[in-house]
Amino acid sequence: MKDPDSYRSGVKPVWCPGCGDYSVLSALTNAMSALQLPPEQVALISGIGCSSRIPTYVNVYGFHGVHGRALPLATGLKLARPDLTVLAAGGDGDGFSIGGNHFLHACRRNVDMTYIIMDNEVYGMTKGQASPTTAPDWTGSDLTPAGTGLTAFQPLLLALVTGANFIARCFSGDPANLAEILVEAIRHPGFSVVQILSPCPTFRPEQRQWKNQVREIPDSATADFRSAARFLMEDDGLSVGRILYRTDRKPFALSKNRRGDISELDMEFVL
Ligand SMILES: Cc1ncc(C[n+]2csc(CCOP(=O)(O)OP(=O)(O)O)c2C)c(N)n1
Ligand code: SF4
Repeated sequence: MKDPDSYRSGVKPVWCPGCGDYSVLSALTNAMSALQLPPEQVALISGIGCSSRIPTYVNVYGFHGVHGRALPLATGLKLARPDLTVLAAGGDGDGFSIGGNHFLHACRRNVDMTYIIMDNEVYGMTKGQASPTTAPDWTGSDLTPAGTGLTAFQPLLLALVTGANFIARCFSGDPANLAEILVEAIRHPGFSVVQILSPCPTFRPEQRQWKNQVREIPDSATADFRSAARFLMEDDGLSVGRILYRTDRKPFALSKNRRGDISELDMEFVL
């Protein structure tokens, strides 16, 4: 029986006090323990950012990759080694700005893996610039003293319309619920997207209020495509704690009889 601590690497996280990513780490090790995943059968892949440090702290195979490239790395690994449980993780900047194109196509490809996005609506590691999920009127960065004026990205709506199989939103302040959703996401075949509101108290101190602002997603939001789309279009982004959408669309995988020849692989994995 592997307890959650056995999934910790022993490396002490360097996140700031109060960073939401600590709870994400706890929820993830709890989820791995609940599933009794053999550590040697799990790979956790990230890009760059505070949140993307997470593979360092988990006792599974890890890859701290290039900024914005967690998903292509994870996709390649899962296709080459379908026997592994593959998890990709990172921040909103990593996933939706530089990695935005990969995000859309990962949803469309539907390879069997789980993508954990620690969304703090800011670039934490590079000291607090606005990210794609930052509200247009946020004036906390010297680079955008009048706000960005840009419409905030709606990652889950995009995940839905581009074909993700499993979509959920959670709050790092409720790690028990988060662990339950991660268990479901990892179990679910296909591309699972779990957006986690994970506060950055250093550059977004007002996010400490998220604990008073989040509300539970009503059951009706988890039904079919249309109701999930309607819910997400009307939602303010603070509804958490549930699976919003789940389908059984067949995950993409390489056919078993491939010769392993690169041109054949190219043909099979049409971009
Ligand atoms: C190609 C490239 N461009 C830019 C950077 C600089 N950079 C490092 S982390 C980061 C943003 C991280 O923000 P986010 O993904 O939201 O993660 P957080 O730090 O908030 O967890 C940027 C722009 C980089 N390392 N590589
Ligand atoms: S800068 Fe923000 S995201 Fe980065 S470790 Fe500190 S609190 Fe967490």
